[in-house]
Amino acid sequence: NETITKMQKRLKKHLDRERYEHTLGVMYTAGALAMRYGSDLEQALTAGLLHDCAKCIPGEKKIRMCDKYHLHVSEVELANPSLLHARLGAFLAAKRYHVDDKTVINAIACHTTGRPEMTLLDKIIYIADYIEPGRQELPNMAVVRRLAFEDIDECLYRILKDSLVYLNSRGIPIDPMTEKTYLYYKKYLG
Ligand code: DGI
Ligand code: FE
Ligand code: FE
Ligand code: FE
Repeated sequence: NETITKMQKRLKKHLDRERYEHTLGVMYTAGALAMRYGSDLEQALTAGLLHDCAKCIPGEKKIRMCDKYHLHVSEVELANPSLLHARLGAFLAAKRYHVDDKTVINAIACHTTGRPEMTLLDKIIYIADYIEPGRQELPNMAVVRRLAFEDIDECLYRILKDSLVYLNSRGIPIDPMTEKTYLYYKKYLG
């Protein structure tokens, strides 16, 4: 696919080697999940490829860029600018990579915190980000990887829950959207 190859070349210059390899892992894992669940393959590959396109921008610069482009920065994001890479990445996917598909943009925007009522593509990217083969082993990884291809909602809920446990255990401040997403899915799946 020529468009994806072009995006890949540009993206490579904006990421370090490790992040670029993670990105390719997410792209192919998202592709596999799209095949499993009958989601559009091109959308999954594009969102997977670009989901972390803003990840390697230094924190201060992330904040300056959000100010410049009028993207809202919350208190928690100001204190933890890494959180901004999702929404800033979504913006840059449109601006620098010329993605005009809102489904793809939204999946990039919510890939770190999730959101209530996630679309199939949102779930695919959120999960692919967590389970891609290069991701260092996380608790319950084997179960989560199997669940991803068995029951996408159960898998999503499991990741949301494990992530909150991890953040709380390390005393990392929870973004309100992370909490909101967890509570939303707990109601249906918990
Ligand atoms: O960008 P990746 O590392 O591939 O993955 P990601 O975008 O899912 O980001 C994961 C990181 O984000 C991880 O170090 C934990 C952090 N994170 C996720 N939810 C929250 C959070 N950090 C804070 N402060 N608050 C959250 O709610
Ligand atoms: Fe990310
Ligand atoms: Fe994630
Ligand atoms: Fe990622």
